[in-house]
Amino acid sequence: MVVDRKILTLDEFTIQQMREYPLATGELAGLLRDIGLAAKRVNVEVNKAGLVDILGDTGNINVQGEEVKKMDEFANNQFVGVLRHGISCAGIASEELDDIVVFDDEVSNNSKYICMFDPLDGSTNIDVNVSIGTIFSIYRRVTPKGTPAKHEDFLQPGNRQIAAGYIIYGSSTIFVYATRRGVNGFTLDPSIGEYTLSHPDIKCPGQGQIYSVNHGHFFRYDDKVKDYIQVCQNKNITNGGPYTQRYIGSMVADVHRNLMKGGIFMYPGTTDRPKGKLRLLYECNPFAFIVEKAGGKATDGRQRILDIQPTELHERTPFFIGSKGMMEELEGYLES
Ligand code: P6P
Repeated sequence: MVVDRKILTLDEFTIQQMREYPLATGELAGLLRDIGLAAKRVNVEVNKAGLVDILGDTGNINVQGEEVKKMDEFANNQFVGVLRHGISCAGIASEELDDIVVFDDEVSNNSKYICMFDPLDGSTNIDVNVSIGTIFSIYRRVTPKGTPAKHEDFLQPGNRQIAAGYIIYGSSTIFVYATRRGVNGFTLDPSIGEYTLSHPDIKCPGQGQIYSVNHGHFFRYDDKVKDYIQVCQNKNITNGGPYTQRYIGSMVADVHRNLMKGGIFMYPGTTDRPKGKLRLLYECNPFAFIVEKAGGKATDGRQRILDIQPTELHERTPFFIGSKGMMEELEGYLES
């Protein structure tokens, strides 16, 4: 039996979206294609990292004060390289780079977008074969086209994002991205080297039974956060549970799972790190945009993540994200 199943590739999908918007210039589609290409190159190395001398540390320390793994550096170079030579991006910011990189040439200066990346989130898992991922965020620049991008193009609140997404390098390689029109997922088909639409119109379940938090920090959390975590532990069949605790230590994997199945992910501030660990611009904002477009919520414990006005490129924020119903229950404890 011939199965007539039209499987759209990422390019076919973005072109279809463009056809519905005659004013679209194709720059966003081109940007997503460039990001997808760089991710394919990263995917090849991630899949064989155990076989070639690309594991381990570079001996460098990044702006975060963290060891830069060879894969981190390789991934960063792929994204910077592809976008620098593309036609849709005026400049980038990256977890791996101290400052913004402005592609100061005539074509790039006339591009209307800038991008921010965590090129390889979950670096602590690189050498132990656990899922890792790339996170990206796309904004329209606010400085005049034709001039080099500037810091104010990057220090925009997350509610100004045009698109955001992630690629998860796991049991399969999935490219998920959101625009104002919704969230869609594409699985890489190695036989044709194309991302194919596998998760159309993703919606985050309103409720879930998975909570993700690092219990090792428990006694350094705020009392109200501890109260909510204990509520999660006490859930049973009569009050919406039982809940399961799942924490991979790779936010891309944890948030992706919760997005698909329902759940809540928390990286709260602690007594020693009140702002927590996760970065606002290229980790929390993109995921907040994606999960909100899928029907979920994301806050810093007090305000919507997407409404935070950034002041620094690498600033951190406490982070709570997930199913709307679970987030509202959490908010009830945090506001009590
Ligand atoms: P911890 C990975 O290094 C990361 O940035 C996120 O992907 C992950 O959720 C978090 O840190 C894990 O941090 O302190 O729980 O090991």
